[in-house]
Amino acid sequence: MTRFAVALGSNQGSRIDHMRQAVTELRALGTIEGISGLYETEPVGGPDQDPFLNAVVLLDTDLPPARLLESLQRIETAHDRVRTVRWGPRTLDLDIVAVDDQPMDTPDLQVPHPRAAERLFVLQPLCDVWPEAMVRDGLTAAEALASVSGQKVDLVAADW
Ligand code: A4P
Ligand code: MG
Repeated sequence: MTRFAVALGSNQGSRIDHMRQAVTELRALGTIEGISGLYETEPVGGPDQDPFLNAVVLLDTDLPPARLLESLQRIETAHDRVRTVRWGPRTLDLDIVAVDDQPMDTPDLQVPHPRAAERLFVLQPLCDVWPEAMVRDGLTAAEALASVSGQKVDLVAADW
């Protein structure tokens, strides 16, 4: 069994419905061991776009990482996710941000997520559920959180 932190993001359509539905769909992939608070966050990178809802779910699963990624992409597609511009608006983004196993570095999958350590919209919810998660070689989510500032991240709901 491997523990993965899956980051959820939505800034298109009915954001809260996409987020809640995604949690339900993640339950089919393993055991959910934690759900962070729900945050409204200022967009980082990409074109001018609407604010995001972001959260992190802890998922314990026997799925190999490549299968998990495929399952996450299938869920995104079912939410009418259309890929146009990089970092552009999306109904639902599901990224694997951390793992309790060896780091992974293949063309299709890098874990820890290469940009997790500098993004408050990932670190804040990740610290709700797994502050000791490694977000970079030798750096925990809690340590990274302490060094990132200047991004607007507001707690919308602890339970959702
Ligand atoms: N990929 C590699 N590693 C991973 C991983 N750990 N998890 C590959 C998921 N996917 C991974 O992703 C492109 C490719 O990354 C996939 O085919 C997969 O093989 P994508 O979801 O198609 O595209 P993307 O999400 O636009 O690309 P990217 O570069 O992952 O975007 P980011 O860095 O995740 O940024 N601002 C706020 N406030 N909140 C957000 O949620 N999100 C982004 C997206 C930008 N700004 C944001 C937010
Ligand atoms: Mg993504």
